[in-house]
Amino acid sequence: MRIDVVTIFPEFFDVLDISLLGRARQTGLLDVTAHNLREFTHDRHRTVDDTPYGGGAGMVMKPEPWGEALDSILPTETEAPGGDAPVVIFPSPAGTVFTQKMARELAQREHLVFGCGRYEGIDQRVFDHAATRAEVRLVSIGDYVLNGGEVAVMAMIEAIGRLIPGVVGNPESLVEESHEDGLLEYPSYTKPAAWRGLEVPPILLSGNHRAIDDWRRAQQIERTRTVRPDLLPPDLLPNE
Ligand code: 6GU
Repeated sequence: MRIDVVTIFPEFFDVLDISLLGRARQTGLLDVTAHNLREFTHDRHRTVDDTPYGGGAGMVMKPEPWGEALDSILPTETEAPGGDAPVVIFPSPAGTVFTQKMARELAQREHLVFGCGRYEGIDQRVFDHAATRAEVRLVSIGDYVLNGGEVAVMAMIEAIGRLIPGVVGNPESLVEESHEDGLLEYPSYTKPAAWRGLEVPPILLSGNHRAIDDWRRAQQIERTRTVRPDLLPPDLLPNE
């Protein structure tokens, strides 16, 4: 998978060199490039923002550097006739919420482009123009406000990257995780069987795998009911 990120802080993405995704990049499963938006300006001060039309607080990112940056990344019509068009994702608290389902979908794509906004936002025409040559999405990572899209994009790249076949060594470890089956994961224990007066639930030492599966499932449902009732499928909702 190819990922391009456009940002005024490309150094943010240096940490993608380490850990699981770092190895995926070394082995060629993942090709991530961070582009500095300021490289696409032409004035002495490398200006990327300006005051908003209509007035108001804060600054808005100018369209021209964004247009040139995306021109340099997106294939032209003749380079990519049909096929797997890139997805251009703009992190925004005004976007649709990023979920494990969206991560699974995006992990199937060949080419993702992330455009990190700062200040009060990006000139709307950048989105409108990008939509004429790619699939454009505004995506939020939750109901809170960040200063810019960089941290949100790091989170999305990690969630998507680990779903690319071969990135996570043991694919089975992807299955039994929170959100993969719509429920939160069950609690885990390892040795010793007793620690600081706290015992591992005896069922886990029973060797009865059928009973262990049932216990884990019940724990998942109970946890989800307690902390995230919004995630519970209707057939698991408590009866009135
Ligand atoms: Cl994707 N961007 C910013 N700037 N703030 C956010 C967000 C994204 N998701 C939640 N808050």
